[in-house]
Amino acid sequence: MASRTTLTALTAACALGAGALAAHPPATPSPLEGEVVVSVTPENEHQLRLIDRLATSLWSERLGLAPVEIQLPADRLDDLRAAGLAPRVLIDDVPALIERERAEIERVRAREGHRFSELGARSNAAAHDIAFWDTYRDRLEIENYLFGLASAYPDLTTLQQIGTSVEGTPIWALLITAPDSAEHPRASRPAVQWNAAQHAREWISPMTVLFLADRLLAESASSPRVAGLLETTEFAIVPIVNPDGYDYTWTDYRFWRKNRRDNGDGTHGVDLNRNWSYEWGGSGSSGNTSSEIYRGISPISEPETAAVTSLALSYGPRFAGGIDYHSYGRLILWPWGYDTNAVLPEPERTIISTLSIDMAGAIDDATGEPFTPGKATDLYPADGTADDWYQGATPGFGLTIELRTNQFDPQREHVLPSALEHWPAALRFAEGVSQPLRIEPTSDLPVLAEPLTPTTIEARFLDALGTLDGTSPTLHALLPGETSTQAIPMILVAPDTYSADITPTNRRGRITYYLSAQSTGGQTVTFPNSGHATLSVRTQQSQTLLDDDFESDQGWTTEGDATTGTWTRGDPGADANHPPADTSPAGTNAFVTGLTPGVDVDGGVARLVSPALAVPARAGDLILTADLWRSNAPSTDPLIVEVEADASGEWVPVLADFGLTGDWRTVSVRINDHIAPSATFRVRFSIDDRPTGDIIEGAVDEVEIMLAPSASPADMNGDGVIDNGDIAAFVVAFLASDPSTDFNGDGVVDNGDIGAFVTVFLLG
Ligand code: 0X9
Ligand code: ZN
Repeated sequence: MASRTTLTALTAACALGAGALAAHPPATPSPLEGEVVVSVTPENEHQLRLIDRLATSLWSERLGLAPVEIQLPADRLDDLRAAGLAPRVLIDDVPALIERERAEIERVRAREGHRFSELGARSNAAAHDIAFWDTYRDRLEIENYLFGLASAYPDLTTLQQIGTSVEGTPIWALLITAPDSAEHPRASRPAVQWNAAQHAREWISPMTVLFLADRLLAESASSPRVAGLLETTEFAIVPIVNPDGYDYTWTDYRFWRKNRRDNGDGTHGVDLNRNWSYEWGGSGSSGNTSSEIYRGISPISEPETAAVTSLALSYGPRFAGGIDYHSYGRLILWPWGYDTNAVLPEPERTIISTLSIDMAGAIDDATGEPFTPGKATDLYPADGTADDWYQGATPGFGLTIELRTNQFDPQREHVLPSALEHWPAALRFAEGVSQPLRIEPTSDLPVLAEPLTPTTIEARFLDALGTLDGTSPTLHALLPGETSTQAIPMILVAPDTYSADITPTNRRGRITYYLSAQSTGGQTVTFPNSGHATLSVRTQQSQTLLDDDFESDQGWTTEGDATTGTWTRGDPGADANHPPADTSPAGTNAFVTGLTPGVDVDGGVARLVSPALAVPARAGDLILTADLWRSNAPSTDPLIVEVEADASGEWVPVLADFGLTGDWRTVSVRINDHIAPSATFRVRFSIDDRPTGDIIEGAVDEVEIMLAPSASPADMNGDGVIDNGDIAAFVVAFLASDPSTDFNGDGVVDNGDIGAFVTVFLLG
């Protein structure tokens, strides 16, 4: 049974002194029958003592003459009232709450056909299935998904059992990095570790951290930022540090915190986040085995802490930092956490505090969820914790993140937004602890440029481990037909923000570019970290495969299992839940969901599917541009854009918009970064009413699919056009036996190349 927390034990053991920030307590609520959770505000010692006596568990982080959340039997409420207190009921029936949560999870599982928990799903679980984040998942489901990721990306992942728990359960890490390369040898890449579920009951943490693994892999080819990071950094991801405790929260007791060590005295569990070996055994932990913050018999006495610390130490000097994910409280906590008066030396303090503030900014940009950065002791001092260990026992940095919300057990609707908002913050962390500087574009990188028209590239240049030389930001661009890269100095346009333009010529082919900057110490950082970003150019040779303003029927079809609100072509202004107008200058129609007033997408997914388009193989860049609108309802139901290479039925997401803007926005995607389109290429737009019952609507207009052909080898004079000038240039080079005229690729320049050149020339 859960232990009863006493006032003295609590204040002494947790030393919950001047905690300024809110977070859930290390105290475990009991799921006893007839228990309620209330908020009360004691105003004197007598009331305080009564509360301490009646509470079976304390939910807020400390007890004092201030509002406090406690769990107690419902029939003791009158005792509180008799003492002049006015308890406000927060949860009227704790077991019923837990039961509702489970029933809800079972409903989602049944609706999905139990596909994430099927035995044997481990090897073929679908990677990047956003439905996984519809609810909380048990260990089997999380491991199935993790193993599915590993088998989908054998070149980028290593699935490693890093240890075995107290009860003999394997502890898994997924290591993610690009294959070894001469330019960036794997053995010297900085390593970053992300852990979750040290505390068993903090269910949102493994869901959030698993998403980070999913995104690193999903964007490994299509995002220059992620691709560059994978070539220069190794990620070690441990979604469930405490598998026994996690299982126990699903089978026995929802609010179990510790591991499942048999302490030999009738009690179970060591608080793993008091068992790490840096500053182990202070006043922010307990030597009492029944305590929720019991530190264990010695530092790293537990196999779970041994597993995650050996993983980090295995990286030696290249270990750059770790984040330990917890819930709840919306906090980003930096060391030191063991003592209020212990302060990190400079420059570490500025580096990690600035980075934490920047990470909170990324979370805010993603979903608007307010995270507070602060020193860990602002919450309360705790020793033998992961954050301090990373900071003190490795060459890297450490953070604790307390995820959303401000409630003990957030509803499952928080799972996906939590995952989404921590992805950009986690990337910033990885860059910030491993690089002298951090470069981050201020918006999505453009994929398409118009000839002779400047395209602006803007990015923030921030101090990380070093300090920016403000004169150094440079844009490097290589234009088609040119052999040397232009270095364009970037100009300061706002604090930390620099900008430069690329002006394409009308030569067909891709522009490649990257950004660079130097620290005052002379180290260079580039964005992307490795490789380059690509800009396709619309030239005279570009071909429009589809240009649809939806004013007439061009063969789009609708599909899906939504019961109401499917896509219809019409004037969006006909229903107040839609944008007031379409986006076509000469027209009134768009494709919209639920065109009938008062109807939205319900009960499933509504899809709008394009006619099949014939795309010549490897002909160049296929660019999709569309105006998209997603209702600003408070919902995580996404608008998803997917593409299909051929008639295989395999749809690959290229964009998922969970934003709550309620405004039209124009998006451009380079399709061939995601798939190799063929003769039956299709695109589809889906509004997915995830099982939330929320109001969700979408609209699409001005869809254009354009092919920007690659530079032709027949463009001998490099003017972007295939014409007689190229024949003359070929002849001159051929007579000089120039190797560029070896068109049949047999290694010699001879008459056979003339026929081969003519063939390529005629193809254009
Ligand atoms: O107490 C903890 O271990 C963490 N909070 S939780 O509610 N998830 O249990 C906070 C640890 C913060 N780190 C330090 N104070 N060192
Ligand atoms: Zn925790």
